[in-house]
Amino acid sequence: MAEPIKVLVTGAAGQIAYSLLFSIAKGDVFGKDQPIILVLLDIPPMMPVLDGVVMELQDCALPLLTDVILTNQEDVAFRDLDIAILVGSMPRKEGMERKDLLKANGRIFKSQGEALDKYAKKSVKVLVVGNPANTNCLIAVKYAPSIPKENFSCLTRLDHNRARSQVAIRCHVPATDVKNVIIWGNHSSTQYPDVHHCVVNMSGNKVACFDAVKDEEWLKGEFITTVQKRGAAVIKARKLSSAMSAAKAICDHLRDIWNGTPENDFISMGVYSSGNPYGVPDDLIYSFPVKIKDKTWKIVDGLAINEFSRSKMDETAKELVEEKEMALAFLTA
Ligand code: NAX
Repeated sequence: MAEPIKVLVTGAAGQIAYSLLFSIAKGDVFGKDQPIILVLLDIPPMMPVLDGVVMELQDCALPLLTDVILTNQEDVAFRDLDIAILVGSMPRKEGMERKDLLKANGRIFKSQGEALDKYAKKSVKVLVVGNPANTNCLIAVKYAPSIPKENFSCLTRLDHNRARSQVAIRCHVPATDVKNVIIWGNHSSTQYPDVHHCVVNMSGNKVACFDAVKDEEWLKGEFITTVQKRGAAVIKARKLSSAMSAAKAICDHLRDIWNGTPENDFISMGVYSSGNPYGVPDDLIYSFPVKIKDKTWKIVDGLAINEFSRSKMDETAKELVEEKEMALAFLTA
């Protein structure tokens, strides 16, 4: 048996964590031979709830779960981590602006960035889920200067999966037969779900998405807005933000970081922009198409970008620049 890895989940008493913890603890993400120490962080008022979550994890009688550490202290939570999944934050409620979230969450991610810097392993892989995920991730990067920027990413895999499924439903194929959709930019309604490089497996033949769907107007209109506004649609229906699908996306994201992506496939994740091939401004956490090998991501190079895509990629970059400036202003005020 391998040495256990230490995996932190923040916001561990929340609804995403409730869907996530079982999958991680039973080996769906890091493998069936990888023992795990789960570290669960939440705020003091949530400790009784977290007690219940720990009881349930114990009651699952899982062979890989070596230990569970429950805490409301960052110096305990962030110590010697291999993986940090930063879910805890204030979730977006119906009608709430992302800008309201920036202020509330900036402080949390500054403090957690500092804790990562001070206590975690320098090899720690950090996934930010709590919204606004891209900017929160950028703040954590900035306050953890001793950890390589490449170790940080934010979740846009849920948007990626949503885009895949919308195309799959339209083509009457399983979602796994739809590959290489791209989410560019921010995990917000300015994100650009791009299917210009997407391929659909139609009865064994690889068909370009536009030829498979045969409805350019839909792909350039309603498809994009459906994916962009899916989070809001789920909130409207459930009165709660996405949880089951978010937990599944977190598992997909981390499994790919741990094991790599298949040879000809790429996936979307928010990563640090620095001299990227698509002219996206530096010093943002922007969602790109990436391939992963040896636990290291690389932006997929050489994809043709038409004018339609360019303007949408720029629009979402502009929003991220504004969010960054606002968040940094709040933090330095
Ligand atoms: P919940 O409100 O159910 O849970 C959040 C938990 O975080 C609560 O238990 C709260 O006490 C805890 N928390 C708050 N501040 C904390 C801190 N400083 N340290 C540790 N824990 C803290 O929200 P949930 O539905 O689980 O959503 C969590 C976050 O994920 C939200 O910000 C939400 O907007 C975001 N999402 C991000 C997605 C993405 O694709 N990037 C999709 C799903 C989701 O909307």
